[in-house]
Amino acid sequence: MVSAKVSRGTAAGAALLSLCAVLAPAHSAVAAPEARSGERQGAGAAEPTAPDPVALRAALKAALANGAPGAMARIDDRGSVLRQAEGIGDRGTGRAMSADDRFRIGSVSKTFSTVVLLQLVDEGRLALDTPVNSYLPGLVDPRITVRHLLSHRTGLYDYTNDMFAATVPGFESVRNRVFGYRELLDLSLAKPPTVTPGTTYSYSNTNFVVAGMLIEKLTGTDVGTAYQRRIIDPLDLDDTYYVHPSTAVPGRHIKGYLRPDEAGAPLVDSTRQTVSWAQSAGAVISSGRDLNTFLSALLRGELTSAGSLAEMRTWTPVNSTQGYGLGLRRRDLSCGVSVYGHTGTVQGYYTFAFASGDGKRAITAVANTSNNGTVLNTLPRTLEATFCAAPPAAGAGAVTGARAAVPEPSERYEDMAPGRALRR
Ligand code: REX
Repeated sequence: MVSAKVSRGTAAGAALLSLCAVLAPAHSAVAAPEARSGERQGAGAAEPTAPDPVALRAALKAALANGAPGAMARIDDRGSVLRQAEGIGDRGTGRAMSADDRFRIGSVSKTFSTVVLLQLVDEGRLALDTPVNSYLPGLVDPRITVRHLLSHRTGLYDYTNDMFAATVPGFESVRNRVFGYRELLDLSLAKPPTVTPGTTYSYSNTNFVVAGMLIEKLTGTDVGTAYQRRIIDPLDLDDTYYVHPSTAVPGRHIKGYLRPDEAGAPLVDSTRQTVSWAQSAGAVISSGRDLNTFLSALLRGELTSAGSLAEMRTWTPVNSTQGYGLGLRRRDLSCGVSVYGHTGTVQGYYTFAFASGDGKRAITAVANTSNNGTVLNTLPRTLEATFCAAPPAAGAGAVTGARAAVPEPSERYEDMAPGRALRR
């Protein structure tokens, strides 16, 4: 087992070469389970090549060039570790970005919530195709099932569309607020449904607010305790916290800088907040090490039964290169490899956390800004650099072709509602 640490500004040529040699053996890709009828199955069959540290660093630098104070990535591959960090993690002190520091993971929290619920399925306490109202009487449209929640097919309106229509005023109005789940749900129910339950993908934080309500109802504890007992403690995730409604990120952490809507306005330090507007949809704090450990364990089948993992990996189409399973995203990369994980956006932090289908290689990448679609669009390049580096013999043309893949329009804005999408 070899561990290579590659950090800011090191002359890392030799270390990188030896790391590449360590990472080079091909993965045996795990075939994804059958998709539901009419749903596109991920490519998934191609084998990842060795990561390309040069392309990875270029992706991080691109995030900085587009306005992020800093960016970092950590790749874990069967005991080998590659860390890269560029720029600033704390503008107040001038401290450099670090791939070891904690940060707000946003919607990667949805995968945590899903794992808890699927463990409850495994224990026979919850059924995916049962209406939510069987567990929480009268709560939502009676046609909405647990599976619809976790695959974003309920039609429950995303209340954050309105909450953050004006980015900084919206954020400041909730920065110190403490919401009850019911309050957040009521914001959603005040609006008409977006789709008929069970039909198409329509991303909404509301779905995972209801997931949090289910966790609390079925476990008799708050979601933080459920995460702790079922995921954080068993996996020894020492950097992972759910501190809601406290506002501080514990220990060494990356500070988050929210970009205002007004061109040229200074970034807002958005690190301290309750994240009460998201809770079970997005309030977990973690690190690259812990997210890689978590996703690897999940995909290796260490957190749920094989049947539940197969349910998580049954895809509703998002677009031609992405699917949403249960609390899990699939992204099909330019080289035919599919990766599995989640993206996250909370004010000041963009996160990408994805692993190969067999869980053997995982990457977490973070940029410490948000409300900046151009920075967001640099992060898919970290996945390409991690799983799709062209083999040395392929020649420069092939390398350029693989890395120059332009995201399709629907991918540029991830799941931002049209009113929130940034086009600059
Ligand atoms: C809220 C607004 C973004 C952020 C949001 N975050 O819905 C959830 C999440 C928890 O992580 N979703 C991502 C704000 C997309 C996911 O599931 O992958 N934007 C910002 C605005 C826009 O205020 N006016 O960019 O920080």
